[in-house]
Amino acid sequence: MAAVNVEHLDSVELQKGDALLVVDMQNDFMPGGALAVEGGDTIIDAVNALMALFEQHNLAIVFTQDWHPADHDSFASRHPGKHPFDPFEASGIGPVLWPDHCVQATAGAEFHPGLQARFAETVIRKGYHRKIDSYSGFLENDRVTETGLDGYLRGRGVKRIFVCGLAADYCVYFTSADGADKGYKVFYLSDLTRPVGAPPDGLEKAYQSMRSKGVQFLNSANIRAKQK
Ligand code: VGL
Ligand code: ZN
Repeated sequence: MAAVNVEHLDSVELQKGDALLVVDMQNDFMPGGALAVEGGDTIIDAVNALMALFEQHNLAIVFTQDWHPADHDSFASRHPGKHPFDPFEASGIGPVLWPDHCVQATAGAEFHPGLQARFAETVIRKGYHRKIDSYSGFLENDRVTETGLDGYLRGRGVKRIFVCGLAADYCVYFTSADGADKGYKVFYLSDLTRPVGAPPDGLEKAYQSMRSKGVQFLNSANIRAKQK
């Protein structure tokens, strides 16, 4: 469900060098979680089905996992007088503050139990430096510290990435944009993501930014397996 009207590809055929990135499908981003994304759980079955397809074709499947220390600077609780979703800009933090979420080794940081996490061949954790957030799976919010995802994908011979998960306007967006900057062909799976929605125009801006970087938009139903 693209909340923003943007042109989508008709179809894409899977090929060698493709990888599926499943971003932050963790309990805290699901309804009832600490930083709940509306409808975040509605994409789980389709993500599972897509992972099965990638696995069947021997293509890489990589998860990211938001993984914050309990005193992370992105948490409003660390800033006296501030509340979750208040605007806040500091180097590596912002544009808003968050409720405490995805604290390392807590239930909220675990993958949703309905997600078939066995499909992940590796998990890239991010956001573990107390003073720097990391929306992107590739680069922390200081925009220079690497998570290791790029090295991993290169090592696996990946050329094209299909990005899904949570949230559409943060981690899925930044991962897609950085992937394009790093030279991958990027497909943003519009139906397999949902936005946080703060600030309200964030998703719209995200689409514009991604489009300018050459990210392409695709619905998962239009991913075709190679004909044999
Ligand atoms: C995310 C806000 C804070 C995300 C992570 O996964 O999109 N958003 N931390
Ligand atoms: Zn986070």
